[in-house]
Amino acid sequence: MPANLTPQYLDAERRYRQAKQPPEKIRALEEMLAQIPKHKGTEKLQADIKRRIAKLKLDLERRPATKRGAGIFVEREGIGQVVLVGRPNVGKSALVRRLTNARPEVGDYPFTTKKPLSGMLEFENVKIQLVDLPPLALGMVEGWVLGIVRNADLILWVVDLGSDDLLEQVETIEQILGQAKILPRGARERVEITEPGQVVKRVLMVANKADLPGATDRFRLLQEHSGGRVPLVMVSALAGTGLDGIAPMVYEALEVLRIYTKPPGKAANRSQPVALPRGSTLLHAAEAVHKDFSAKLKYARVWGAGKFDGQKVHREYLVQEGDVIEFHI
Ligand SMILES: Nc1nc2c(ncn2[C@@H]2O[C@H](COP(=O)(O)OP(=O)(O)OP(=O)(O)O)[C@@H](O)[C@H]2O)c(=O)[nH]1
Ligand SMILES: [Mg+2]
Repeated sequence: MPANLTPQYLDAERRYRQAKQPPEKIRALEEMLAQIPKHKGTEKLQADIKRRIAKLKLDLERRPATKRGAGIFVEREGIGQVVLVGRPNVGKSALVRRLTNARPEVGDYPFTTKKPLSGMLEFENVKIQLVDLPPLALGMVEGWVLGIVRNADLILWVVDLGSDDLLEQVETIEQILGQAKILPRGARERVEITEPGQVVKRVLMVANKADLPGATDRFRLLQEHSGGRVPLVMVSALAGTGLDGIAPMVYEALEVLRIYTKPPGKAANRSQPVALPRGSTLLHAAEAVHKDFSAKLKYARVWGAGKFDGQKVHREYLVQEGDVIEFHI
């Protein structure tokens, strides 16, 4: 990495890394190009940025129009956006009713849900957004539904343990996601992108209707099919069993960590964590706490597992779950 990259450049680079959608990424890369000091030492980096912009623009052009979504999207809230995906009537809306404050309609017929509706799932001191969606069925999915799935942080894939065609259900959803270039990824798996426009999404599988006859046997079948790749949980939205297991698994699958800030000489506020992607640095943390912080940051002190109390850390320090950070600007 060449020296003397400006804070404006680093700021744009950080936005590039956090950007989820190609247009956002392109904007951030263009900003990086504008801000990069133009000299011999950065020539390679400049060329690399230009190459990335060209590739993203090409990918955008090649994306079929239906996948851009027809303007319906769900504003983000909480530390992560989690979408419920599954074929009709598996109990997605019933689960959202059970787990959040939202009250989507539950019906004993397919295609009850027509619009997205979100509610907040509480886990320890954080809130996670759950989005109820219309079902996925071959040839019957509107583009915006898959648009919302593409943009989410995590897929909660709901299957029905009461029905005999369980594995067929799984295959159909895989097929629909595949057509939308959404590649599901389990916990420790690495999934490689092989075509432009593909996105990789973490998934958790929620096997619902555990109260119905034959559910336990079908759950075992599902476990064998998944071979331990995708985390699974068996629940009943109707009977209320197994539901407590969902929030910790969702939190884990979001792959975030929590830090707490403290003013000098005072205690940290443990009820207000800042959630960051794992692998974030002190600079990312500063930026997340306050827009101006990262540019003005002089140093920080950290109380946490990886450091002795109050140790001074540098900008590239990798923040750890539970760190208490005192920023000095
Ligand atoms: N036995 C049993 N029935 C359930 C359970 N969860 C939901 N149901 C029933 O399954 C039916 C469908 O539930 P919904 O929550 O509307 O399913 P959905 O997946 O949102 O359906 P769509 O909106 O059509 O995609 C309703 O009759 C629910 O009462 C469960 O755990 N056990
Ligand atoms: Mg529904």
